[in-house]
Amino acid sequence: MFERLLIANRGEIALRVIAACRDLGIKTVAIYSTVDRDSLHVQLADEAICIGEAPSSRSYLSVPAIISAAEIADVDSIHPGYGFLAEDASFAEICQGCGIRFIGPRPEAIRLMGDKSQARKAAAEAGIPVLPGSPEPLRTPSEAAGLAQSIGFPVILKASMGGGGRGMRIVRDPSRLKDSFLQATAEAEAAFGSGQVYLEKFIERPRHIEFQVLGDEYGNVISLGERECSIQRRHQKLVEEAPANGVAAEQRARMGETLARALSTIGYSNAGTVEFLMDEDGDLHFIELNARIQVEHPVTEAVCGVDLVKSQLLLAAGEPLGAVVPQTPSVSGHAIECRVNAEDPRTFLPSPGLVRRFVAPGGPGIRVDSAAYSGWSVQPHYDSLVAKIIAHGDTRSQAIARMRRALSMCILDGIKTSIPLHRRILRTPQFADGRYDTKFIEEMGL
Ligand code: MV4
Repeated sequence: MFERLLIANRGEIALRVIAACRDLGIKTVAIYSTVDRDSLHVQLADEAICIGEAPSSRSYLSVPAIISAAEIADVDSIHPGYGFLAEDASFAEICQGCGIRFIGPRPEAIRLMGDKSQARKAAAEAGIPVLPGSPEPLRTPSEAAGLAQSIGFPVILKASMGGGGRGMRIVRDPSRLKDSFLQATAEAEAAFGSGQVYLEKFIERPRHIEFQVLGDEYGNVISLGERECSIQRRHQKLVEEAPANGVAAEQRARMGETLARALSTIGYSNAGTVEFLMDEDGDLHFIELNARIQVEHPVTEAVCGVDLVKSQLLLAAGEPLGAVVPQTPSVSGHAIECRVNAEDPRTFLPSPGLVRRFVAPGGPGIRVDSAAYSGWSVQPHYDSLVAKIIAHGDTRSQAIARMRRALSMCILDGIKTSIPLHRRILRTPQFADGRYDTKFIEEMGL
């Protein structure tokens, strides 16, 4: 097992990694930027090293600064958390080259999944259902037009190096296809340094459903069921739950088997999230694979009873899956996560600043993952997540009741937060009935 691990991240996920390391007896090294001196991850890690100035490019994204810190602290492993360098294949390779274990999939797997067109092709070849679309990046406007014609409109053009909603263009009218292709190519070139785009059938009102997977270094892969993340705005998730509304045990088991087989073939290891769109018939279609631990992992931990970050560490250390997760977990009960952001709940504009008072809710079935405390300041340089409230219950309605209780017992003064928005979401009949899709926030006008 690892002895010393550097956490290449900040905020709640840095604390989450410290917790897993404490459980395993691993010493932790925090890194921080000059504005994060008073952060909890700095106070709670065994050691801490300042690596640069506030802008991420000068600190949490600076590979030379992080590798220097890792060498000085003499660590044997690095956990990247989510965001920042979590899906940077070159960073994972550099760690490997320095004899430091990167906690995540192999660099080749990260690189494959970073190219969304290649990922889609690999998924299809391994037997995961994908939408009708282009098997390769499109080469010419006429190739795009021909393919779109055969698939049928509407279609969506996506940048190969985009993802997470960046670099997409819906095309409804055949006469617009060639122009859209040229525009999408130019935009992709400017934004991602690669003009490659591919094409898919467009799903009008998708639900966002994602499966959690874990794999070891020996080709064993399991699925830990799915999460639903359809409550989002501009590709920022607001509420997630597990299990998903409208995924029956049989569909979960079938997709779990498909994913285990497919990802074993691909050679995927460690934690991953396979994103799907669910259409109005309830069918699932692969869109992307995120090669990292995700913000919303606690809802899966709640319903499967598995510590996903501890699992990542054990798997990276070479433990076989059977020793990490003894029997394929069954999904029991229901869990909901609300992301509490420092933002105006009406305009969604960021609201950084001093947290005058923070009292986290607790009680039966509530977990709060946060790096906030009374007197701490939300920095404008980084993302606005302040806390994740996770409610778990035997049933979905019990989880909702517990979440409402937790929101009513959360004190967070000094900044604007999304708590009032969460209260409104949880009061809607659509949410109560689990009848919503990715257009929910937009159409509710919440
Ligand atoms: C789509 C789609 C409809 N059809 N692909 C947005 C995020 C990125 N991961 C994929 N996205 C979409 N891809 C096809 N073929 C609609 C979206 C989409 C969406 C997906 C998940 C959650 C929220 C979304 C909001 C708008 C669009």
